[in-house]
Amino acid sequence: MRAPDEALIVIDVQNDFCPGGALAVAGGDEIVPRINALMEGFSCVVLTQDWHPGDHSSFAETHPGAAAFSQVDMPYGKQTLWPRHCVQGSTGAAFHPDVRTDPAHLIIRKGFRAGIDSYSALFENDRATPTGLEGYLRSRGIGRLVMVGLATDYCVAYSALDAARLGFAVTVLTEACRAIDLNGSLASQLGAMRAAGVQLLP
Ligand code: VGL
Ligand code: ZN
Repeated sequence: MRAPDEALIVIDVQNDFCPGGALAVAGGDEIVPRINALMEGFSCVVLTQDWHPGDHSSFAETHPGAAAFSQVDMPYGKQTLWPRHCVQGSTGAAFHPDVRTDPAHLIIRKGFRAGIDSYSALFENDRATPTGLEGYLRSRGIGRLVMVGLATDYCVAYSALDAARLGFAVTVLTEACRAIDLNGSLASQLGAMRAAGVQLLP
C-alpha cells in the first residue's frame, strides 16, 4: 500500500481517446489493465473526465472554416482545435468500459464551460480558473500525486505541471500513459515536466 498522503490521478481514460474514438490516442486502451491494478494500492483514487458541451470552443466545427489540429487565439491564449469529442453524456465521454470506476473516491469533470478548455485536472486553460481538485486533495491531506492516463502530452502533462507548480510531489508513470504527439508535443512536454521537477518513471 502506498503512503496515506499519496493519490492516484487517472486522467481521461474515456472512449473518445481510445482506438475507435473521436480523438483516438494510439494504444489508449492498452493502459487500462495496469491502471486497474494500480488502483488497489492507493488510499486516494481520483478519475478525471473530459466533459464538453456540444458547442465547445475547442471543437474545430465550432469555428467555421477552421481545420482540426489548427490553432486559434482565445482570450486566454492559443487553443488547439480538436475533432468534436467527449460530449457530455455521450458514449465517447464514458470511461473505457474496462476501467474500474468503483475504487474511485472522486470523479472530476472538466472542460464543461463552452468558452474555455481545460486540459489540466487542476486549472482550466487560462491556468487560473480552478477545477476544485486542489481543495479536495489538500483537505484530504494529500501531498503526493501519481498520474496516469491520456494523453501524456496534453491532459496528463498540463495536470502534472499545474500540480508541481502548486507544490505537490508529482510522478508520471509514462508507460501507463499514451500520447497524441502533435508537432513534437510529446518531446516538448516530457522536457517541460522534467524541468518542473516531475518524476518520470516507467
Ligand atoms: C485531451 C485534447 C483535448 C486530453 C482532451 O485528454 O489529453 N486532449 N481534450
Ligand atoms: Zn477535450
